[in-house]
Parts: sequence; C-alpha cells; structure tokens
Amino acid sequence: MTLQRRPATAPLKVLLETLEADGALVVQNMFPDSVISEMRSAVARAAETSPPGTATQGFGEPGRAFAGANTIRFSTLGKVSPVYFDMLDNAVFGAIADAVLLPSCGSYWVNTGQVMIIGPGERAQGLHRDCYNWPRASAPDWPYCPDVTLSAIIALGEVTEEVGATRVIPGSHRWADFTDCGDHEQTVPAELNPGDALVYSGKTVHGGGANRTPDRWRWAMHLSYVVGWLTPEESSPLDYTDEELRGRSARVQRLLGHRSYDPRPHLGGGLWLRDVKAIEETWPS
Ligand SMILES: O=C(O)CCC(=O)C(=O)O
Ligand SMILES: [Fe+2]
Repeated sequence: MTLQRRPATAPLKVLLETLEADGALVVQNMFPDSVISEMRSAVARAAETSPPGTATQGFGEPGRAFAGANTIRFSTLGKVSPVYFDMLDNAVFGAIADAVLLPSCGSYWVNTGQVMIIGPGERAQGLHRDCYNWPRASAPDWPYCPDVTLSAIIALGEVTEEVGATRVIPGSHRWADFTDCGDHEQTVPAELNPGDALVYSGKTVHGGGANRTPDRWRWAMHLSYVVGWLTPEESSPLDYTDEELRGRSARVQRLLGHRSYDPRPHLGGGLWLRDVKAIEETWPS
C-alpha cells in the first residue's frame, strides 16, 4: 500500500474522497514555488539560532523524545517571514479544512505552524494520532467522533524516505481501538517534492521518520488547525500583537486568535471574548 497522490488542482470532492478513504493523501503542488523558496530561505536563516533538540513539547526533558534529539522545531513563523500569512490563506488547504472541521465548529484556528527539520541520525518518532492532544474530544465516540484537527506536512525541500519522510498508516483513522497505534511495519513513507503537502486527519496514525543520512536535513513544516472550542498547541494569540496583524485577512486574524469564536450555525456560546464582546467588536474604528 502507498499513499495516494492528487494534484492540488483536482476537484475538492476528489481530495476529500481520498482523505476520507485513507485518512491521508499527498496533495501535489499545494503551495507555489515562490512561497516555498521564500519560506525555505527565511527558515534556514532562523534555524541558525534554534539549536536542534531543544523543543520539549511542554513536558521538559521527557518531551524531547517526541520532539526529537536532533530535530529543529520552532514556530511563530509569521515573524520569520510574512509569507507564512499567505500560507494560512492557502485556498486548497482551506477548502479541505472547511469541509473536515466546520461540521463540528463555527470556526477553527491554528494548532501548529511549526518547522520540523529532522537532522542526521534522528530516530523515528513514536507513532501517534494528533487528536491525542484532546483525548476527551475523541475517545468517547471513537472512531465516529468528529474530526477536531487536520494537519499538513509541507515540504520546503525534497522529503525522501531516507531523510525522514512522515510515516503514515493508511486506514488507521477507522481502527476500532483508539489506543492502537499499530507498528512500524504497517507504515508507508509520505515522500514529497517541495510545495507538496501530506494532508492527514487528526485520527490517522503517523510519526516523523528516521533520518538515515549522515549529513542531510529534512526541510518541512507542520501546519495544523483545531476546532475553535479547543485549546491549540501553540500560543499564536500571544505571539502576534493586534498591531502586527492589522491589514491581514479576516481569516488570518481569526486563525491566529485575534478574532473571537462564534459557534453558529452550531449550538454553543461565544468564546475567546474581550470585555464581553467579540474581539473584533472592540477594535477602534
Ligand atoms: O515530523 C513529522 O513528520 C511528523 C511530526 C508529528 O507528527 C508531530 O510532531 O505531531
Ligand atoms: Fe503528529
């Protein structure tokens, strides 16, 4: 079994059917070359001041096993390059996210916008589901629970199996046991060309691959969204000021937590309010 690949120009219906069938797919050329080359050079400059093995996933030393001993991870990518904001406005990933997440929320926001540059000799990351961040949202009605998170691994360079392409278990989004992550033999590598993205459900088992090269790095970033009624992994709302996001699209402002959560058309209350109003209602006119 291999992952199915579809061009970003394929009809949305085809992309969604493929995602639904396998829990993951490769969307070819999801981002234009100009975006990828700008992001790659900006990230390469920023990586010089971000030593590998320092990310802890919020768990201190034990978290390093998950984040990687020789992997460079950092976020707040809008400060690295404003092209990140264009990536948040990407129409294809946006349309997939709308279809997957809006059935269970009024809006979603950024969960991760993070580079994951896997270094030489890195071991394979433990297999997991990204929805494990919020077990109470998925475990009770697994696997029929709503999708609460959607991820993309975006290639900023050639992502081959030997540099640590993400390993995925197609079909694992439907397994009966929420805790079963299968094993390495069931995984397939998501090899990518620059600008391609591995798009996968938060229910799908996957993990970063081992980097078996002596001297090459895996240039990729993780962009994921989570429903607006759950707390994201990253503190985007704190990472940018209102001022820094002024003039950006309403979507970008919302994705980065600078607008409030309106549950409609679903049931629920207004969330992430400022002074009992929607944040955007409090802006000076
Ligand atoms: O680096 C990768 O390929 C996957 C990383 C990942 O799945 C994660 O950190 O949640
Ligand atoms: Fe993951």
